[in-house]
Amino acid sequence: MGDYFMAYKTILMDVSNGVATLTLNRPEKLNACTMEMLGELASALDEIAANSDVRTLLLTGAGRGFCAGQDLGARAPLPEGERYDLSDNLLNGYHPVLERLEKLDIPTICAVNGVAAGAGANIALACDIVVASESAKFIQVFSKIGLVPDCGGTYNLPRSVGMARAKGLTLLGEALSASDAENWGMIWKCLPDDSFMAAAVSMAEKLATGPTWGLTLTKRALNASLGNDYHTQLALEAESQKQAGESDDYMEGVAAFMEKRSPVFTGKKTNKK
Ligand code: LHQ
Repeated sequence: MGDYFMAYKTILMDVSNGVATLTLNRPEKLNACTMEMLGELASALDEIAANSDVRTLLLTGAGRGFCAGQDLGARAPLPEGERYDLSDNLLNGYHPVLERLEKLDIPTICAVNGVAAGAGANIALACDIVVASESAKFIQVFSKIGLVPDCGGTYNLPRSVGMARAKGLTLLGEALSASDAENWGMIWKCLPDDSFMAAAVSMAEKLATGPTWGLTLTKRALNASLGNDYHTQLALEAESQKQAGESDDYMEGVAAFMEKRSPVFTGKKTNKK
């Protein structure tokens, strides 16, 4: 256990070495999401955003699965003919989590330790870097139960794997292995089961000693590029570089290079103390 440990019922949170680790913790249900879990995730992300000691987020799951998506048993049956409004789950449960993930000004890593299905797959793909254990699989399972991909799946998939594969994955609902996910460019890396978690933690700890502000500007620019034309993006790069160049970490990076030593980055935004 690290420096802090905050008590939630459905997730675990630990902060150590500049890394906040959030672990989805309903292993008996393959960490399927309930509204309680989503609310706790949103609160935990608020805590992380407010904690300047945290310089990387690592999201993973307890047990043999990462997340099986929406908990299909969490709702009471309705009287004949009535239906639930599923947009309510998205707008009030999933979207607050996804929006916080997107706004979080530190690198986010998802360590997919096992099956990631439905919303679970797309929450993983909403992180900046996704690594998966070789036995993990990604399933756009929505079509199996008559639903459409949500949690950003229809946004991210065509952009990461292309339209043909996005349509195949979502319309057929077949499982994609972690190694195929890597080969398709859907995730960063598929790693051996036995060394996977140690590698993910080591990557997170390395990022947590990086020039956090520069890394944040980088991920913001890449995210923005998906909706920008070339000239707008060049302008954004110039503005981002201006901001990165004002940081102590830029001065330190150059000094360390000239002095042939490893840099010691603070991760702070500007040179103002
Ligand atoms: C589960 C679940 C689960 C409850 C496994 N719920 N218990 C958003 C907005 C609003 C509403 C609707 O949805 C959404 C987004 C979505 O995410 S829709 C998609 C919902 N998810 C699914 O349809 C996936 C359902 N699960 C599966 O297909 C399989 O469990 C997978 C392929 C994930 C894993 O298969 P196995 O490795 O064979 O495991 P299993 O099926 O034996 O599951 C283990 C246990 O976990 C089992 O419980 P039990 O008490 O029988 O041991 C499952 O019932 C439970 N579980 N997923 N989503």
